This record gives sequence, structure tokens and C-alpha cells, in this order.
Amino acid sequence: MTPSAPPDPRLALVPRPVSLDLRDGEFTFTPETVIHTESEDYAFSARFLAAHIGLAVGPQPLKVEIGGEAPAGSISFRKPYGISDTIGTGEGYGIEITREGIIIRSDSPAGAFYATQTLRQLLPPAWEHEALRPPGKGAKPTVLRAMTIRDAARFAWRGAMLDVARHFLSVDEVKRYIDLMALHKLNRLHLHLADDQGWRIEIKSWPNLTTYGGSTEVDGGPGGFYTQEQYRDLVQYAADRFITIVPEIDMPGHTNAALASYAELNCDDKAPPLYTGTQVGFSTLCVDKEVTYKFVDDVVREISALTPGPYFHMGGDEVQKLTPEQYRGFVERVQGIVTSHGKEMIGWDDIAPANLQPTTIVQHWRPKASLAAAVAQGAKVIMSVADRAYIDMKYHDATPIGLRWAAIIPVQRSYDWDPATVAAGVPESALLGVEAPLWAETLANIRDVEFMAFPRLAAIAEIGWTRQEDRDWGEFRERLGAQGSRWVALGINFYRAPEITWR
Ligand code: TNX
Repeated sequence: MTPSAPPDPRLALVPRPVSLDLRDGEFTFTPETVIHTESEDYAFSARFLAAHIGLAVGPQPLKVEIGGEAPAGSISFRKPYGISDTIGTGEGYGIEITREGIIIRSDSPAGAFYATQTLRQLLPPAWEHEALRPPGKGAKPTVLRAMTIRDAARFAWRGAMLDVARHFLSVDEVKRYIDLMALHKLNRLHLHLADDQGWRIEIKSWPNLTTYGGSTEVDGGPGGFYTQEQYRDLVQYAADRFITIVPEIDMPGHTNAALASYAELNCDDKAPPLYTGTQVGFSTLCVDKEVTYKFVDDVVREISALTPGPYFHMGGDEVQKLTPEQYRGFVERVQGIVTSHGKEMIGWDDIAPANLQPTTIVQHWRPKASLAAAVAQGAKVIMSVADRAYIDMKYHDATPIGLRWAAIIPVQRSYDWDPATVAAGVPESALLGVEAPLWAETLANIRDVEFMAFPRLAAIAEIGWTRQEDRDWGEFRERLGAQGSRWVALGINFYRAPEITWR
């Protein structure tokens, strides 16, 4: 790999844009290039680009000017773009690179941010890492081919999930994942914050959940948890990058950490020991006790108050200890609690048979589950079918980490499918988008997480962003290979899939 070679613009972008047309000429960056934006709304994107380019071509970030006329030779953020009237989700943008300057037009601040990520992928991979930036900074002019890009997102929900319950990840590790999501235009980070092996978010009215329930993880490591202040910081860090945090507290099953922390949540009033294995289905909150609903209400209230995003995920998967009636009654009661705190409820597809409110969202994970009942009630669906989108599945038989219960998922299998046709009874009109869950039973740290996520997270990101008619595995393979030097510069521990030519 040659980390300093400028990428061929036609190979540089993942996800693929709607169109990219090369023009004659080139734009030259200098330490004096100004970044201009019409409004404060685009300031985060302007500063992001100012730092990224400025520190590569000179000693400091480029100058950012907000308001007024765009100076000659500047990179200028403007609105609106207009593509979003015909395609996509309101997150569209256009980029015009000419000898005279770069004009970025977008329909929203999010669109402007995605334009900055596109420009970033067009710039040399070495710029991603201080130590790799060219020596004698600013000595050589740095140029970008003239071109016109038009782009817009297919789906509003382009998600990734981290399972910080099975193995805890620090705030900095989660921020690292957020950074890598942002590079690929993903916009929802679902945090699986509680499971049998650990409770990871401070709840002030139930303090043992973290002090005791958060004190271990799979294989008996030390676990950990986020204080409410740390969680707020994560929410803000993600929001700056146009990523909405989706908190999940899995219930009524997957609750051993809570049951171990508070005896009264158990039907027999006996707290089980903490659990560090990887079985599922054995735990449940006591659905016949009022205290259970007081508990759920407190947890949903505290987390909702910390979470500006509109969603609360109640899990709801793999409950083996309740009758179908008990289970449905629980889901419906929790749904009432979630909406009473102003949030839209999300549940795994197990909740489909319950009476769902119009705002409730179903996350499709079991390839054979029927979502007919939920779709008939108007529920929107997040597509995460496990035999395609579960990036904790092994790449091949001998992958040293990961699981295999749903499928072996090589890169092509993770890319080569259409969310609108993969599940019977879930048409495109019912789809909110896609999400790649990453369960962490076998993933001890962020290095393991990166190994399973890359390259497959990039594949899912393209499924979420790029129109189906613009996607082709053979062509994607080439573009994916061209990400190699950027991922090396970023220090990503990615899987060097042998079927990809990494450059
Ligand atoms: C099934 S996906 C689960 C998780 C496991 C995962 C492992 C889902 C809703 N439940 O509890 O971690 O498989 O792939």
C-alpha cells in the first residue's frame, strides 16, 4: 500500500454517491485557503474541514469565516441544494470543485457534514494521521481534480449497534467507533446498555445496577459503566457528527445483571449471582410485580432525560420464561411507559405480535420471523437480518473471533442484498433503514470490534446510503480495496479479506 498516493476520485468514495463527473482543471489548497459558510449551522463541518486540510498543507487549521460573501478561491458552504426534493431523506448535498474554488450546497446541516466526509475521502489518505502527513508541510501544492458530485441518502436510518454489555467499551473507544461511523455517513448509534452480563448506564434511583450489576462482563473481566455525565458527553459527541444515540435496555429477558442487583425484581425475591457466561434466554424480570413497572419507569425516565433523540429501545428478545400472554402484556405496558416519557419505542422483532402504537419501530433480526402483524399495524422496520447484517458473525470458518449461529458472512454476503426484498412482507415503504449489530460475546476490546466491523460496516453503510440501482458488488470491491490505505492511516484493525485487492 502507498499511504501517500492520492486516490482515484472514482474509487475513493464509500458509500458511492449518486453521481461523480470529472471536469478539466484542478483546485489548489494553500495555507491561505479560506473556509466560508453562510450560517452558523454549518460551523462544525467548516471547522472539521479547516482542521483536516489546514494541518496537512500548513501549520494550523485553515481560517473559517461565517457569514458575508465567500472570498475568491475559498471552500464555501451554502444552502439549499434541492436534490432532497426528489431523492432521499433531506440529507442531500452537491460539491462543485473548480479552479476557482469549491462550493458545497446542502439541504441541511447534516448534508453539509456528509459533503465534508466525501471531500475527506477525496483527499490523501495520509492526511488522516499526523505522523504520515507529508514532510515539509505546505512545500508542495496540494491539488484536487475538478469535478461535480451529487449525492443523497436512500434511507433515514443508517445504524450501527455496539454491545457494551457483554464486553464494556470505554467512552474513548465508543468515540472512536463514532468517528469511523461518521466517515461512512452512518447516523444512528444503538447502544446495547444492559444484558445478563452487565448494566452499563448509571441510574441514580437504582444505584446498585451499576455499582454491582456493572462490575463484571463475559469471562469475568472488570466490566464498567458510563456515568450520566459521560453518557451526555457521548450523546453530544455523536450529535456533533449527526449521529443519534439510541439507548437500549433489554427487557424482560437479558436482565440477569439487574436481577442480581435488586432481589425485589425477582419473583422469588432472591437475587441470582452475577453472570459471566454467554447463554441467553434464562433470565426475566418478574412481570407480575408492580415494583417491576416502577423500576422500568425510573430507568426509562432517567435515560430519556439524558437522550435528546426520539428513541428508546426496550429489547424484548429471546424470552423463554414467560407465556406469550405474559410477554405481550409486558411489552404493551412498557410501550405505554416509553411513550409517556415522550419517546418512540423500538423492540427486536419478537415484539411484532403485541399491540403496537403507530410510532413503535420493529428491528428485524431473525431471518424467519414474520413481521406481518407489525407491518399491518403500520410499524416501521429497521432491517438487521442476522444472516446478512450481524457483523459479529465470522467471515469464514476459521475466523478466530465471532459467532456462527446465523451464518458465515463473507464481505460479499454482507453487501450483496437489498433491504427492500430480503424479507417477505416488509416492503420498502415499511422500511426506516438498516443497522449492523455487533454483539460482543467474543470481542474483548475495540481492536476485536474493528476487526469484525471493517470492512463489513462499510458495506452496510453503503446499503443504507446508496440507491439500489447504483450498487454492484464487483464495483464496490474495487472501491473497498481503495479504502485500505486510508484505514491503515487511521489505524483500523480491519480484516484483510483475501478476495479484496487492498491498495
Ligand atoms: C442473539 S440478536 C441475540 C443476542 C446475541 C446475539 C449473538 C438478539 C436480539 N439477541 O443476545 O448476543 O444473538 O449474535
